[in-house]
Amino acid sequence: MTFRQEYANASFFFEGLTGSPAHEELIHKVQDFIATENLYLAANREVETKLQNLNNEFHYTKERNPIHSIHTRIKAPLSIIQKLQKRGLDLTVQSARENLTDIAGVRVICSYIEDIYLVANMLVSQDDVELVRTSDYIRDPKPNGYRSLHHIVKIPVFLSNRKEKVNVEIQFRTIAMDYWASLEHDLNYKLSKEKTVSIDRELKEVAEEMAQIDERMQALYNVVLKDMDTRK
Ligand code: 0O2
Repeated sequence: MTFRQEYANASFFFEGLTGSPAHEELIHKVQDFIATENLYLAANREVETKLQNLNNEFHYTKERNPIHSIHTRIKAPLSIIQKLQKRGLDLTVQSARENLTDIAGVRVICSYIEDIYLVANMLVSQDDVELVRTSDYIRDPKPNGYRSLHHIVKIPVFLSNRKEKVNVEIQFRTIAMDYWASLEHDLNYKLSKEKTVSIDRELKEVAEEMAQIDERMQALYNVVLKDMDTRK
């Protein structure tokens, strides 16, 4: 199912349309949604381009790539609805725009921990990037072992007649952190609620082992970087 089809099935899309559908109102809601989707797609593209430019600069000037891969996503309509419901907020496109900071999301996978902070700091130093909030789950992992650096930034999107500042959630992780988070999400999704408790401790231990591996890989990489420096 495409995002648009999924959205069309979502209840808040039709919220307020009782009885026989008022077509004009429906058309406005569709237009509102499409404009919103476009805005967040544009914001993701802008962040992705900035990150690619930084990575390319490193490739050409320092012969290395701090970024392993970049993934973008627009939050699924049902997740948007669930988040609004959980917070007791209006189920409308406008409410989602005003209250949710993670409709646009960019995941940046780095090979090494230090590159996470290097890339994240270079990005938020750019004068059109406004840092709204940071959650550093690498320095302070979540109780279940989840690690990542989250930045919420505001980025200007230039439209035909105006500029809009759009929130984007950027998650910076190492390959190891991403491996853990993907599998943890998958395991918890597949397992019934009562049974997740039984694997929680094991998952946390795995997260800690992965964190140690990240540190060891960083130490090895530092040796390589030093060697590259001496050869210059
Ligand atoms: P999805 O589908 O990835 O978007 P905030 O967004 O800051 O207002 P929230 O949602 O508590 O509030 O933020 P938090 O805890 O920083 O987490 C945001 C996102 O981080 C989540 O998005 C996940 O992508 C990821 N995340 C956080 N904790 C975990 C975890 O324990 N395991 C895994 N695998 N991922 C995690 P969503 O909204 O859950 O979903």
